[in-house]
Amino acid sequence: MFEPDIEKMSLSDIRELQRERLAKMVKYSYENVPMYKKRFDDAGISPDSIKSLDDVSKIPFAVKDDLRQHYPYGILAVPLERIVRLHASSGTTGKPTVVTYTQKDMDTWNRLMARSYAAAGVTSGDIVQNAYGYGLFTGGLGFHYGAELLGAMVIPTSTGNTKKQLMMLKDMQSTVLACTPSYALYLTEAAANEGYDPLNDFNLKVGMFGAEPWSDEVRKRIQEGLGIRAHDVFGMSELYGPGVAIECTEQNGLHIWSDEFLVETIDPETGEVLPEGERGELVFTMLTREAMPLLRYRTRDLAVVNYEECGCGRCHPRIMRIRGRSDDMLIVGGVNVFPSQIEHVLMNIDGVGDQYLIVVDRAILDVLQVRVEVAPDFFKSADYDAARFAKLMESELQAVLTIRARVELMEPGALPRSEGKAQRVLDLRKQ
Ligand code: DLL
Repeated sequence: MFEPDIEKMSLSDIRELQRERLAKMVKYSYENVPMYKKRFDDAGISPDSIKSLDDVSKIPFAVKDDLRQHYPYGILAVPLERIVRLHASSGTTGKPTVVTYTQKDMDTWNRLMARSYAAAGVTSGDIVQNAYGYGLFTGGLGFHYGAELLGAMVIPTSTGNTKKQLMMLKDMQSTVLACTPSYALYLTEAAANEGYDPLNDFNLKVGMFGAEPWSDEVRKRIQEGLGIRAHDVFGMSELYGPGVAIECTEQNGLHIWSDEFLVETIDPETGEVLPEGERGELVFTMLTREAMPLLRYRTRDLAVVNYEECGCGRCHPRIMRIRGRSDDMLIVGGVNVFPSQIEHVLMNIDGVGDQYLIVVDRAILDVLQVRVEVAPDFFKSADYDAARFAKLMESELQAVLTIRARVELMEPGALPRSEGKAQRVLDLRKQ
């Protein structure tokens, strides 16, 4: 453990620390950020109204749009001179969401990242090949400084240049790979195409994968392909970046670093707080953020939080895998479809390749089409019968989705590969 005193805290001690920090943070935000003062005043509450952890539900939600409306510098609680770093998330439309950090925020974020590496079994003796994008995206620099703080060696390859990534994996004998799970899948495939045998040529032990949803089936493919233990890492720019939650070596849920984050699960429709163990939208309150405090920030990410002690000895509650975002949900002919459901079905069928693309279009009615690559070995084999294979997939998809999806089989290599977050959905109705 990187910070055993904090990591081993009992749930009741964590809650007591959260309660103290929450009260301070609410007061700090009220006094330093006009937006919070106005919201509290409008809601008829004062910082003194927030005494227990349950009182947090009295605070109005904050949403991404609040940050956009406070573009460019966000909801600053400190003078600009005290900001030492700025990141921005890649908004698909309009202005990006900008996030800022004081030196203390940077120190906290780096500690959370160092803790996350250590929880995944990474040590100061490891060599981390960091293929997350360096730049405005928080992935690159977040994984970089966390590894250095742990004392590991970092190779800052950043995204892309796949041939060089493979060469470095072999020549430098990197032991840890940090990148999106979709890029890890692509590296596995590219290694085979370039004549590498990852199990013999590489020395990888641990993967630190996040920034996008991925299924257990994809985990299995990466673990087997690269011979590693693949850990899920969750984070978002508004909450420092990566390192909010990490899967420990038990690989059974992602520990939310709860000395820094208070999590709630809400019904995304009504905003009501759900009882423990129910699936809903995650809402985070940052407990010590200095530059840009976020109280009850709605993430749109859907998950279940588990409050039981973990086999690793940590009591920091666990996200039982992010299954998708409420705004990822497609409504096709009136039926709700989550891309993660489609991935789950496809990746469980033998002979399906690693890449797929969901296309939704509207003729007179909505049409759901899934373009799926066939696995290279199966594609070449005598058993491959395209019509039969597509039918099998269509019937398995229909059983889960309850609506018809048309499957279009693609040759291996036909779909675009991603270096960062994968684009798995093309909704032509929006164009
Ligand atoms: O993706 C930060 C990050 C970098 C996390 C590297 C992990 C590794 P954003 O670009 O702001 O920040 O995107 C945040 O990505 O709200 C989720 O929808 C999604 N996401 C992040 N991690 C996971 C994960 C970074 N492990 C948004 N599983 C979040 C599923 C994830 N979705």
